[in-house]
Order: sequence, then C-alpha cells, then structure tokens
Amino acid sequence: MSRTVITYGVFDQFHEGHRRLLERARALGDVLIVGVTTEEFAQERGKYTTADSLEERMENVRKTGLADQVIVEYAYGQKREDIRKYHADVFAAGSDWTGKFDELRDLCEVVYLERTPGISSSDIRNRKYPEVKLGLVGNGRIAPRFMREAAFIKGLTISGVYNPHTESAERFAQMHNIRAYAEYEEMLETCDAVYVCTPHETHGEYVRKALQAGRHVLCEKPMVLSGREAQELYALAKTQDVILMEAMKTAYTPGFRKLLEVVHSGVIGEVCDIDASFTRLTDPSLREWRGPCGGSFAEVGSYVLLPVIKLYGTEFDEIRSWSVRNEEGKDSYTKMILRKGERSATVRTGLGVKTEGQLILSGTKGYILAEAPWWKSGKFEIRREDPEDRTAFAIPYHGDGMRYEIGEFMNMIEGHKRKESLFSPAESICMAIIMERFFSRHD
Ligand code: C2G
Repeated sequence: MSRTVITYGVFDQFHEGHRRLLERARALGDVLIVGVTTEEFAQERGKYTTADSLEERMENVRKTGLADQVIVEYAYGQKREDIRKYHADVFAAGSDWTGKFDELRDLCEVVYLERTPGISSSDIRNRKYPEVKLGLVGNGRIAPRFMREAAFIKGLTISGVYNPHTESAERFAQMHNIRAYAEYEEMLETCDAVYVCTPHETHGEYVRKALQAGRHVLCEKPMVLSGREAQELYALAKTQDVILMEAMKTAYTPGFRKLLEVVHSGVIGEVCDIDASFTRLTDPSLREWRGPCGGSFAEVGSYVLLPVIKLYGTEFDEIRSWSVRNEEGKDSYTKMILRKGERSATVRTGLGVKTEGQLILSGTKGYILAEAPWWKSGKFEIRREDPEDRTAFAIPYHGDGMRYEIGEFMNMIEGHKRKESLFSPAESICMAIIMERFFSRHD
C-alpha cells in the first residue's frame, strides 16, 4: 500500500528551507501532494504581501520534481477536506506550526518537521528589497489609521511626516515617534515613498514633486480632479520608473476582488444595471464640506464609481448628474447616471442626505446585493428568480482595510509582480475625468 503525504505552504521566494521541507515530507511516504496557498488566503491569515504570483509559486514547487501533485489552498477547513479527498496518510508541516494542526490527528498522522534555521521568505525579501521608508504628507483623521494599518505590512517603515502646519506635524510626529519635517523637499530626500493624504485640491502638487524626486507615491482618492493632470502624473511616474497608486481602498480588498470574480464567472449573466450608494451624514463644520472641492461627490464618489468603472470600463456614452447644494454651493447629495450603450448605472453620494447604502448589480440571470457598508464589508449575496435561491459570501475584511492597499503598494514597489495594480492608471484617470466633469458642469 502506498502512503500519501500532504503538506501546505505559501512558498514565496522559493528557498532551500522550502526544498528541504518538501524532501523530508516526501520521504515520509510514496506520494507527495503540495497545497500552495492563494494570495487571498495568505492575506486572510495575516500575510499581506507576497512577491511571487500563485502561478510562479506553484511552478517553483513543481520544478523541484518532489511533488506528485500541486494543488491550490484557498480556505480554512480545506485541509480536512483534502486529507479525505486524497486519502492522505500523513499531514506534514514545519516545526513553526508545532501543535497547530493536532486536530487533524483523527484523520491521519500529523508530523512536524524541523524548520531549516536561518532562512525565510521575509529574510530574502528584506535582502532583495531593503526596508521601504515612507513619509506621510498630511496628518489628518486618516493618518493615524494609516499608521495602525501600515504596522501589518512587513518591510515598510513610516519615517516621517510633513504638513505645512508645522506644529500639527510635530504633535503627530511626537505621538507616533517619527520625525516631523518643516520642508517637503527635505522629507523627499530621506524617504523612498510618500502617502499623500492632504485636502483633495493639494494632492496634484505633492504627487508631482514626489515623482520628480523619484519617489513612489500612494495618494488618497480622489487623486486629482482633472483627467489631463492624472494622465500627466501617470506618465511622469512611468518615466521616473516609480509606482503611482491611487488609494482606492475598496479595490484592493479581498471581498471586492471576490465580488468581481463572481460577476466575471457569469453566474448573474450580463450586468445591465448598477446601483451604488454611499451616504454619510456629516457635521457641516467638518473638512468634507470645505475647500474648492468640498461636497459629497468628491468625498465618496470614488467608492460608488469604482464598481461602475470596473464592470463597464473607462469609456461612457453619457453621464448626467443632479445635485442638492448647500448655501456655499457644495453638493450635499448627488445622483449621477452613467450610460454605456444600453447598460446603465446610478450612483448616489451624500453628506447631507441619507439613503440606503447598497450596491446592486443586476444581470440577465440574477443579481448581486451587497448591503451597506459594502465598500468595507466583504459581504454580498447572489440572488436569483427564486427568492429562496441565494448564495451568501462573507469574505474577511481585516481591521480598517487599508492594509490591503498598503500591501499592494509594497508588492508593486518590490516585485512589480503585476504590470498594473488592482486599480489601474486607466481606471484612476477615468475617475479623474468623471470628477472633472462633475466640477465643471452643474447639470
Ligand atoms: N519551512 C521550513 N524551513 C524554513 C522555512 C519554511 O521548513 N526555513 C517550511 C514551513 O514550516 C512550512 C513550509 O516550509 O511548512 C512552507 O512555508 P511558508 O511558505 O512560509 O508557508 P506557511 O505560511 O508556513 O504555510 O499548513 C501549513 C501552512 O499552510 C504553511
């Protein structure tokens, strides 16, 4: 009787420790099955960055010639199912997991193999890509959240903060034990990347200067409010060979990625209508209402436009909008309709009007309903003609969700794993064009 051994891992930046583990696992039996963890499941377990894609990692395992079969590991509970499915006699894992898989002992033998000392994917990563030092531009309400979330990303250090209001920057710096810079140029000299989270209308200048200095940039949404400026900035990033990424938080989360995957699988047929709302009653004294681009559309329009751009593309045949405005002319509520051929979308944003905040994607075979706060929950449901026939998804969403975009920013800086980020320059430019239209015409 042949003995089947099964083992799992991320196998990022495949190294000697991985190879030795596979060799010893193989020696425990006659057949070796290796599960390679998806990026999403690795994130679910707290690994937010992987340098190699799933395909590369599977290929590296295959190339050792040690695995008889390479499978994909995508979820908790799968190990139990796989052990049954493949009739595995032995489950093997490195000694860093000692005790953690004992509950599988009712199904098979569980063996922990001594971990090879002195080598890990993180070490390799650190050697290949030394620590990325990131400076914060602005220290408003989002900055402390960014600090908390960035702590989950290996290889990233927040080194300083710049704010033209030096006292405010100094207070923030002291609280977070980082350095405050009185001059933006000075901070640019000492960091590798910046995160721009200043008032919307100031983003463009900060981004441009950082790119000119050869620094990577993660910029809060909406990055800029002009299509041409967005185009120029992405072109500049390309010539400078640095990463420019719009911090379109939802686009990078596993839940939203899964939602798109489900739509692309065809289960709801062709999407013909999109309905996306995000309204948040906001105190009139707050920043959201102020400045040349205050109001609800600039504040939360990016969120509702995201699914529309992702599913319909970056060209539209018609865009119309209607707004309710306050005395200063800022929109407290906006409804926009976008048409692409026969397909349409309605998006709603509010700071002074409250609506239901759902996302509905209506297709020829069914629809997807994601209730508020769909932009940060990872929860959605496929519904069909028969009201009983529903499929619910609840994809994990860790912390404040910013760690996914920061992880992706690091992936882009370090590995250039994907040619384009999960929210591409073309999509970001389209967002800027729609914002520009909104601000230049008050239909
Ligand atoms: N490993 C090792 N020696 C090292 C590094 C890793 O023996 N120096 C082992 C790990 O213990 C693990 C396997 O190689 O068994 C893959 O390691 P990772 O890619 O880091 O994956 P990990 O997050 O440990 O996931 O069920 C086990 C998990 O899915 C493994």
